[in-house]
Amino acid sequence: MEGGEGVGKSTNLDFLRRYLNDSGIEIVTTREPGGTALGEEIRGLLLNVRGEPVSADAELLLMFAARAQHIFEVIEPALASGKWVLSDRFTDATYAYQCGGRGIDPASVAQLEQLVQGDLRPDYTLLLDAPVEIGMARARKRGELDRFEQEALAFFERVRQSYLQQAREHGDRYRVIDASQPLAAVEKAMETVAGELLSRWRRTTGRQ
Ligand code: Z5A
Repeated sequence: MEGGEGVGKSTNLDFLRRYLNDSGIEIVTTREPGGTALGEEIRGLLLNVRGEPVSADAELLLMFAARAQHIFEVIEPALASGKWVLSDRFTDATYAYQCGGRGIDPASVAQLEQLVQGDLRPDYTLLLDAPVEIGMARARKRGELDRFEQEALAFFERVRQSYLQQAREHGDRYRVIDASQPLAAVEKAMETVAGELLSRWRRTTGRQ
């Protein structure tokens, strides 16, 4: 599940988890950065407001350090036991934030992606898309802003455009949902997508 700040990823991830569970799918939900004890510590390092500027390369490497542990401890064991993994953000967030937002060369990210993930890629990516102002207004109702949330509007606009570009480039695995709609309409769209996911899985595995 991908998208900019405050578009409703956590809210809809929970909806999707319940929908798939009710359809008999064993599912592990998780998030990045985080998902493990070590990853959550790294998340704190990344999100807490600091009294020093953080180098874009340090930020990038911390994202991948958390991801390496996440894959090792959560994702690979879950997939090996036949479960589905539904993650609130994964590597496309790195392309959006560290490349789109910070200006890092995507070729450097691709090298780290290969090193850390090998051939592991998401089968399916749901992009919740909304104008930046809408997501920011929703997220800011929560109060204190983390290190990312303190970025300017232009940063989040670049992030959004990077996500939309990725959705065009990887149209086979991306579904874009208009997250500016009322929650009930977004949930309806999620149901359609979940139905599509299930039919595809049943077709390829022959399971019911
Ligand atoms: N980051 C990165 O830079 N590189 C990477 O590789 C990775 C991450 C993996 C932490 O992520 C930061 O890490 C993130 C990018 C960076 N920084 N930013 N920005 P995060 O996922 O924890 O942070 P977030 O995007 O800020 O998450 P969030 O603010 O919790 O947003 P959300 O999960 O998308 O939204 P939500 O909590 O489900 O909903 C927000 C509020 O809106 C809530 O009150 C809902 O009830 C409400 N809501 C949701 N949907 C609707 C609709 N449709 N209508 C009205 N209200 C709604």
